[in-house]
Amino acid sequence: MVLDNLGSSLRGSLDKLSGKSRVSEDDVEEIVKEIQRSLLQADVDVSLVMDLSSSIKERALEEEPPGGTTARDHVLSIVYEELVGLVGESTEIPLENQTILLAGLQGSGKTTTSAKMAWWFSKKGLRPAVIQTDTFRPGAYDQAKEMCSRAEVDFYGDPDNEDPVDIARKGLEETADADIHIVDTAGRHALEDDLIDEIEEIESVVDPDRNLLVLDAAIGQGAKDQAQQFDESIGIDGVVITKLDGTAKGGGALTAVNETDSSIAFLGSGETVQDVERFEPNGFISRLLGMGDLKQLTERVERAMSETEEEEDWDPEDMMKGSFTLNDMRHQMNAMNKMGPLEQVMDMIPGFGGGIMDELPDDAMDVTKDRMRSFEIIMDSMTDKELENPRSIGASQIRRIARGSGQDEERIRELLQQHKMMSQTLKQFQGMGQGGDMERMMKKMQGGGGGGGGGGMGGMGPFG
Ligand SMILES: Nc1nc2c(ncn2[C@@H]2O[C@H](COP(=O)(O)OP(=O)(O)OP(=O)(O)O)[C@@H](O)[C@H]2O)c(=O)[nH]1
Ligand SMILES: [Mg+2]
Repeated sequence: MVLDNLGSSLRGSLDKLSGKSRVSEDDVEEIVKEIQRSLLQADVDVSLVMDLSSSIKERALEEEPPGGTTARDHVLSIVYEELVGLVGESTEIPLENQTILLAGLQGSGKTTTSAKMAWWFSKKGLRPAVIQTDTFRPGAYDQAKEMCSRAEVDFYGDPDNEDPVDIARKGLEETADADIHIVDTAGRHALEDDLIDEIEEIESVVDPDRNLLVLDAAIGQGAKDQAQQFDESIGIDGVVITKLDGTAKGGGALTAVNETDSSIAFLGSGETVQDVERFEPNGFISRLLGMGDLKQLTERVERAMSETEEEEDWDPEDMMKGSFTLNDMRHQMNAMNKMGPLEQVMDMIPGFGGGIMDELPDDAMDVTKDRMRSFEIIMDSMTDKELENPRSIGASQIRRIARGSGQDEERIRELLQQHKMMSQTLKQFQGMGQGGDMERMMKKMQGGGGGGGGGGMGGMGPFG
């Protein structure tokens, strides 16, 4: 993803500052070079890179580090602040009734994003509806309808109507009960006059509260012109950057945002409706720098936990108090599945982010998923008594469960082993008092992961 290798290369240079209380001009020079290299590789505009690096250089050499701050933390906090400044504030999206129009070139991810955003709003307790006005691409109606049903949100479209403006008008009427209206529009391979006319007409009928431009992270330098043209025709309030899960670099999109004075609203990182997050500059940059994004992670964990609690009538507090059973383990696995792709979750954990995942073989994550799936199947073949009291499972039970589930006995032993490990880990957390306090759990995990800022970084959140 964007600036992917910035974190690791920068950490290398920063580590050389360990133990020093002052930075030399050479130190700063080296760090700035690393940053320049990463930003340019990621397609960020040259003049932007130059501006950024000169202000990092200036500040690192001239500013007095706050008392007790090491040189490493001082430079790190400057780099962090300057990068946060580069990506800017997040587009304001109030959690209240509104209409949002999505614009963008063909294939940028508008339709996917409309369903993702609708899903996101529904998780915030609002009722969203997606209105599909694309009459240009065959299959657009089915695609949007299908995604919206997966997101479990209202949808309006009409495959027999060839007039997008009319569809938009009727769509708003038909979905009047919804709080949030998200209007998806057609894309073209380039910004042609007829597309501009069409979107301007839809704009005037829909009268949106915000227009969001959807940009593919792979867009490169072309993003700037596109953003400017859309801005001139309908006005752009914010940008959604999609496909950040791919190899794309995203720097072009960042440049576009910076130069058109707009901001980033959402990030898309996958093909399913859950692969969306609200853009938060602090968390985003800490993640890039390999410092993890505790806030996002905590939010995801909490959301997944509460969904699992609701659906399965399971209270994690009980687990934190009593003994950890196989049933608890199953609930936890379900909650994990809800948090989204393991890869993304790992990326947010301090110490795991910034490239560590890249060093694992490609299929390592799939193996984990397969394992979880076979654990599920095994647990289905266990009796309630066994699930509540795993210690009652001996060799003969293992044989029976293996026959019943069609899994190897080895797998079942693996499952029991895993359960034992989780149970021991949990005991450590139980010692910390009140259960379910994710933030404290995370702090403890971070402590184990090493790294992170020191005293001078207080108040920056992600550095804890
Ligand atoms: N990996 C990945 N794929 C994405 C993401 N967003 C969209 N896609 C894929 O990109 C392709 C195009 O996405 P659409 O949502 O159809 O794009 P669109 O802008 O609506 O396209 P048109 O309607 O033809 O202009 C689809 O195959 C999506 O599955 C993302 O964040 N990650
Ligand atoms: Mg589309």
